[in-house]
Formats: sequence, structure tokens, C-alpha cells
Amino acid sequence: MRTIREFEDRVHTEFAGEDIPGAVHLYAGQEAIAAGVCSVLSDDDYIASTHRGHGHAVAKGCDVTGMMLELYGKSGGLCGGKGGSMHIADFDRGMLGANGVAAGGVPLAAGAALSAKVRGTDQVAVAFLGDGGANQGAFAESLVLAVVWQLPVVFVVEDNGFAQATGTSFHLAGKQIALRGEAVGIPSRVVDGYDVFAVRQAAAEAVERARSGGGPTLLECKADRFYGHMEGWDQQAYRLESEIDELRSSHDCVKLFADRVLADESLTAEELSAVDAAVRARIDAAVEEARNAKEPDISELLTDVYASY
Ligand SMILES: Cc1ncc(C[n+]2csc(CCOP(=O)(O)OP(=O)(O)O)c2C)c(N)n1
Ligand SMILES: [Mg+2]
Repeated sequence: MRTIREFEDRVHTEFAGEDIPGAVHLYAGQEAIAAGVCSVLSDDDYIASTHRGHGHAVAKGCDVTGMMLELYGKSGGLCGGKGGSMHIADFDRGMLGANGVAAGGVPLAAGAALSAKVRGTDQVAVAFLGDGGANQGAFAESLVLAVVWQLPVVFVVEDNGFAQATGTSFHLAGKQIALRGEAVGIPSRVVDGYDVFAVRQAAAEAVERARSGGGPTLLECKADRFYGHMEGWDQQAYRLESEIDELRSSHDCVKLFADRVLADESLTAEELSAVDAAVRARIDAAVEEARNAKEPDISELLTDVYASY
């Protein structure tokens, strides 16, 4: 969670300096969801991510320097510097890709789960999507196929209260998204997305169900984002500054984690500070390397564009 937060805070600053090209959506505030879910996955398991995908990639174990190089569009980035923020993928880590299409990763995860089932492995696939993405037809279709084929898949809806500037009070049909899973017989529940322990426990049950042949689960994790929808674009006229202040002061998953582990004495303040320092150094080094790296060579312009079979 600290690595994701530091990565995102730093990208926010660097983006303002106009060093980073393209569209960038920050995940800060929602870290407990990616960290809690991915903490119960192995490298062999799959995730399919969203346009707000940095947190999922970090939590699945993608190299942060490779990610930073990718955001800067530099050679040596995880996708050769040609994908940028919204197309980070790393198959070695089972990270099937960020996705510019809302809910675009959902059928990909269902497909990966089908592949695992057909091949007879015990791999699990997780589909991350937003509350807005939950209105896409591909989500409804994937829920049905996951039930019919009893796929080893977990649908993780990240309800951050908004789809761009549109609040869930405007775009949500029905009382909650989890009911859409229940409607087709998928065990579904709402989870506090600020509480990494709650997310981890819910994800562990869901992954165990999927791995042992019990089929799909839907988790609706609620946590608002700290920044606007997208860097350099969103004035956030749709929410009050006091709401953002309240979010950052009372619903910060990193602080809530620290409060809890200090209170139960499972970690000391010194240990937490050491993590902070190590993370800062790691992200500093990643930014430094990304700034100084070369852009992809012109000879690479057409490589990786089409797959050859
Ligand atoms: C199919 C499709 N329709 C519209 C868009 C434009 N768009 C980009 S992000 C977004 C909102 C997504 O909201 P949500 O799924 O809640 O994710 P969040 O941004 O809140 O993480 C929309 C409508 C898109 N990328 N893909
Ligand atoms: Mg949303």
C-alpha cells in the first residue's frame, strides 16, 4: 500500500511538471483493495485491470521501475515504453493488462479463468472494474458465463462513488452492485475497501472457492479516490473540498493500517518508518531512471503491434 501511495503521489507531482505523456488515472485512496486482493494470489494467478491500474500492477508484483519507465514512454518500460499508463501489462506476473475500455478486463479475466479450467490448473483470475464499468454489458455477460461454466474467477468491483464526474446516486440502478451477482447466483458481498484486513479476508475466501472448484465470487469494495478522475483534467466540481479533506484524514487506508498494527503491537513505529524510507528511495530511483532513459528507438515502431501465430 505504501509503494502504491508513493508511486501515485509522485506521478501526480511529475505529471504536473509535464514529463509524463498521455492519460493518467491515479489509484491513491483505493490501495487496500489491490493490496488485500493480490496478497492472496500467486504469480501464476491472473488479474485483468482497469484504466486506473497502477495499484493493481504494483500489488501483483510488477517492477515499479519498469512501470515508471512505461509511464514516461521510455525504452526499458514494461511494454517497451509504447503502452503508457493505461496499457501496462506483465504476463510474467499474470498481469493481463490495464485497459482503456471500461470493464474491458472483465471478459478477459473470465477467459483466463476458462483457460485455467480447460487446462486443468488451479489458477484463479481476478477481474477489477469500477462502479461505472459495472454498467457495461460485458460485465453482465461475464457474470452469467462465470456461473454457467463455474469459472475460477473473482469479480472485484471498486466502488469509488464516481464514474468520471457522475456519482453513483445518478448512475446506479438498484441498491447495490453486489445484488447483480446475487441475481445470477454468485456469492456476493460488500466490503470496506479502506480496510486491507477485511479485503484480504474476503478475497481469501473468494480465491479459495475459485481454486477448489466452487466457481465465481463478487466483491464490491467501497473506497473513494484521493485525486480527480484523471491527471491534468478534472477540477472536481462535483465534490466539495471538505469531502476530500475528510476522506484523506479519516479514511486513509495506509493510516488505518498503521493505527491498527501499532495498537496491537504487531509492528513498531520504527518498522513503519523504515518501510516509508525504503519505499521513498525505491520510487525516487525509479523516477530518476525514467527521466534519464532513452525513448524507444524508431526501429521499434512496428514491433509488438500485431501478434504473429
Ligand atoms: C466503454 C467505455 N465507455 C466510456 C469510457 C470513458 N470512460 C473512461 S473512465 C470512465 C468512468 C469509469 O468509471 P468507473 O468504472 O467507476 O472507474 P473509476 O474511474 O471510478 O475508477 C469512462 C466513462 C471508456 N473508457 N470505455
Ligand atoms: Mg468509479
